[in-house]
Amino acid sequence: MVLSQEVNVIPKVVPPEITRAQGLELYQDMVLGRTFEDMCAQMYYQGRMFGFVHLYNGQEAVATGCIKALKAGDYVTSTYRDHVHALSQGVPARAIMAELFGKATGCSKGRGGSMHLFSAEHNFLGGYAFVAEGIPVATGAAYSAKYRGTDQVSVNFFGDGATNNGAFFESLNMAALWKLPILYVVENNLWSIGMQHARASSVTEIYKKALAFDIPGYLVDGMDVLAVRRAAVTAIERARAGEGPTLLECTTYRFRGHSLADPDELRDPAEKDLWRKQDPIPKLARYLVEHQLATQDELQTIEDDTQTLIEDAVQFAQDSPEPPVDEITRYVHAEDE
Ligand SMILES: Cc1ncc(C[n+]2csc(CCOP(=O)(O)OP(=O)(O)O)c2C)c(N)n1
Repeated sequence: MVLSQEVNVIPKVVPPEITRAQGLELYQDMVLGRTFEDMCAQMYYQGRMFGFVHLYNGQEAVATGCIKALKAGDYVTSTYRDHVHALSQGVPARAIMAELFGKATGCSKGRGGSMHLFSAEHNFLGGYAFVAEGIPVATGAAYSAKYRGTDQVSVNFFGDGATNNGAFFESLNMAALWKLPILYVVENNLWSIGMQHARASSVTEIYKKALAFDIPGYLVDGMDVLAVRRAAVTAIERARAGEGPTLLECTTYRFRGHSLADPDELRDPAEKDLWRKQDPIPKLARYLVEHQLATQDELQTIEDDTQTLIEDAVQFAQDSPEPPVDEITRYVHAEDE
């Protein structure tokens, strides 16, 4: 009896679910997204960026958790809130910053701006201004992979507002019917500009919409990069095995207004405070230190190096040339190189 009691008090050692290298990669990627966008806010308010700029602060665990679970060659399709998805998919910070400055060295040659980032080289398929516009594109990429017999997977990010759009239902129907290798990732940040999700959707639990297509739907804590990664790994394995699509609803929150032009006066300060306390970046930092996967100093070095990288991206963007006016119609058609 005594022995079994003693056995019971020995704390169970739960090994961390990630390696040190994976942990550092996830941390570095989230810090990259956050630092890049904090710099965007500075540049925007200094008048060095134009048009609408929608930031992703607070939602980083979703991009990082999903995209860092992909293989080279997989596809990512985003929305107008696209900078961080592009960064996680490997589009260089310099090329994105230059695009936001409207420069010829930008990833869309300065023609796209914030909402139309694109990089064929990195299989980053945009950047879309219309709500739900990327969903059929990502579905088409998945169809193309299946048709060509590759093992590529397509990951598609969109907001809760997009799940009330016809393109969502049509695309998921086809993806389920044809068992396409795709992961639909809803970033449910509770708001569509100033419209609360609960006031706009007859079914508020978005993951349940998967039932309509007979595909798996999961509710995931989108403020926890490890929870997102776990769900993404399962869904990606299913897609690669030819078993079809998955719908992931990641609950998350944007820490800033809808765009940098939004004074963000509609959301309750208490709600904002509550979600800020769940910031995914310090949450992962605590996990890494507690599990002895990294020291505080190592994490600080990542933050410092990232700051340097982003400052370099701004300098690059600033020093880059404007697109020449006499080439204004270049790249309008696909054959223009
Ligand atoms: C088809 C379409 N309708 C309306 C708009 C105007 N609009 C821009 S952003 C937005 C809110 C979308 O919210 P959500 O999909 O939840 O994404 P979030 O901004 O929260 O990331 C709306 C209605 C649009 N861009 N496209």
